[in-house]
Amino acid sequence: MRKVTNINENWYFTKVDDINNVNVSDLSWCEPINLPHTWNNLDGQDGGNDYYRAGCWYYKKLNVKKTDKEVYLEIKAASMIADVYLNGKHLFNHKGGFSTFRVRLTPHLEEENLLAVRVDNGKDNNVYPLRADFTFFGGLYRDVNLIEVDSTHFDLEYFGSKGVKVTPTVVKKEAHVRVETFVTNPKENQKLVYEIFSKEGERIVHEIKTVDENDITLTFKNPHLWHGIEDPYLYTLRVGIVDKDVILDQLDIPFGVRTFHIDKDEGFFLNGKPYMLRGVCRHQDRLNMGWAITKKEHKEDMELIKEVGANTIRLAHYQHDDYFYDLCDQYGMVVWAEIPFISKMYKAREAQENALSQLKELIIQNYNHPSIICWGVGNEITLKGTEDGQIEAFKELNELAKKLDQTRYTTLANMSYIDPNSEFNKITDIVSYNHYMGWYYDEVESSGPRLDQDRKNNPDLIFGVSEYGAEGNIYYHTDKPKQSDYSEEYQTFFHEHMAKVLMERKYLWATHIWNMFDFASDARDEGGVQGRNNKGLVTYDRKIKKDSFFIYKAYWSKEPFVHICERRFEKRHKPTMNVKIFSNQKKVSLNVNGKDYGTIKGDKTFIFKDIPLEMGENKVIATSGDLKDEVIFIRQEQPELSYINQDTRRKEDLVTKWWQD
Ligand code: GCB
Repeated sequence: MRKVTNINENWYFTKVDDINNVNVSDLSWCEPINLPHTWNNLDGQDGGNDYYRAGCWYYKKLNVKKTDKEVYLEIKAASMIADVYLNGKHLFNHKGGFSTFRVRLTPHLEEENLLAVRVDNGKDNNVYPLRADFTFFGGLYRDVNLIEVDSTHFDLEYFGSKGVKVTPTVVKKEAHVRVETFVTNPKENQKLVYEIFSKEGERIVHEIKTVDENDITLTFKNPHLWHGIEDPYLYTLRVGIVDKDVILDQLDIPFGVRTFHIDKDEGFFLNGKPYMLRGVCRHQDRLNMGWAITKKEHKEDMELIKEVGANTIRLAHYQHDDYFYDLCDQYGMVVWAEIPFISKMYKAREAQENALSQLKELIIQNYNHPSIICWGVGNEITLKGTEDGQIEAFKELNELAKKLDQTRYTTLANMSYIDPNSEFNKITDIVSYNHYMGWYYDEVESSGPRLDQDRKNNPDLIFGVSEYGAEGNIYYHTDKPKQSDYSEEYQTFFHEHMAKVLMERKYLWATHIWNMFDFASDARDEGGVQGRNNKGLVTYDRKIKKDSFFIYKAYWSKEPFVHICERRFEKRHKPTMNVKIFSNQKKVSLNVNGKDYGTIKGDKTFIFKDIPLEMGENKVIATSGDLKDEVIFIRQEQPELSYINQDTRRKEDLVTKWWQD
């Protein structure tokens, strides 16, 4: 049986990038660390675009001896280029900071073993992403494992895959589950044992085949369908390689049975039923941790996404942790998965090969996840304008995705200015647009008409909105929000408008907010914050849900709530205020300083106008049935100056266009 040992603990780290002149017999001069690790957790988030980007080394004494087993090293991500050495011998090079790769250690093992991994996040035109609005945190920032297996095992060397490919389809009322197994070193008389278990643990399929019968279809009647957040039902495929009753290798693979399609007028359908996809984009970093996060942080992110009521996630702009795709399966999120072919293309063949290899890894490693319904082959590659070679590059990526997976859509996140009839809309099966009306250009009110016009211009195009958003700094407040003031209230105003516009247009196959969480972008310096993109509905530390979070919760979530807005706009100087409440209930009542201001009926937004405030503390209570929210507002003589962005740049320069330099 395979033995997987996590080896995250007891590593040595150094920025000294010279393997020839360092003493590796005594590593006490290095920094002792545990994984996951990044060397940019602080300098990658503090602005200045000056975080450390170079080659660094990780060393580890391996507690493994020469054995008759096969031993593999599994690295779940190394950002961005990795070179693996064992006992001074170079074994492997991997380019791309987001995917799993494995290295066969067996022939190189000695009595004592020193593993060294050089990880480099320096600029390299041949490894994507080349530039983007986020920090490229360097490090071994996901799990690292040792895998010991029998000489016969499920393939561990094919693009980091599991060695088993599961393709469930529904034929009439039956599930047909095609299982392709890739066995390394198969021997005559060995058997493959296939079993399927229901979520409740009941075995519903059991078949024993020869080791050559590695492409079979298992069937069972009346499958319980995976139906998104409403019913994310998962089965488990257990597949084993058996030699005379001894299990040599065995894997448990969760899978879901579902069908989906997209209609250009009616949007997304799950299992034949209309299923409007409305949700968020997610980056994987976190305050003071960068990308070096653990299951706990992943789970917290998912819980917040669940709470807002999203049913789809665009996992931008790269392959996310395997564990997060597992969570998406379990929580029923419909997922857009993509590669970092983003913002800037380099025309060398080597660079294109890298984009292809990252796409290959993304698809092969994540093929079995029921949550994923499309592969994104790129994002805003025309950021600096259209150029020769971009279309061809996309076509080649699209063809590869189609070759590797005939069961899912391919997609692309296009710049807002791309004409609906442009060639950039004709490569992938479906497309989406990154629209920033109301932030970088135009007014938010132009969004609806623009979408309808695009549809009129190209009625057959299946399109959605892959990004839209506005900055919201939780320390800036105003009762007269304006575009580019970075106030939390402008962000709320923007999203109140956009939520409605997008909910009214069912033809959009999916819409994704930019972004669920604030994230690090070390080159940024705007809105009073260094090194950060503040378009999140939730702050970088995940501690504060901004008001805009609750407008979506009101639209999307069934969990009853009332939320008083502008609570961080605590200090008021005017004698009255409009109390704004978001709720998914039909009626909300207000009480301020013990006085009732009645009940109003409404739909998501409830405003009690001109409520008088006393000097000092004012207790504001909103209720709906048993639901209650309570906030203290303080009236003071003077306006609170800290609420206003003190940036003295000209108004038109306040919003930095990070791509212009
Ligand atoms: C975009 C990019 C995204 C940026 C975002 C922004 O279009 O795709 O990576 O972070 O705009 O906030 O500017």
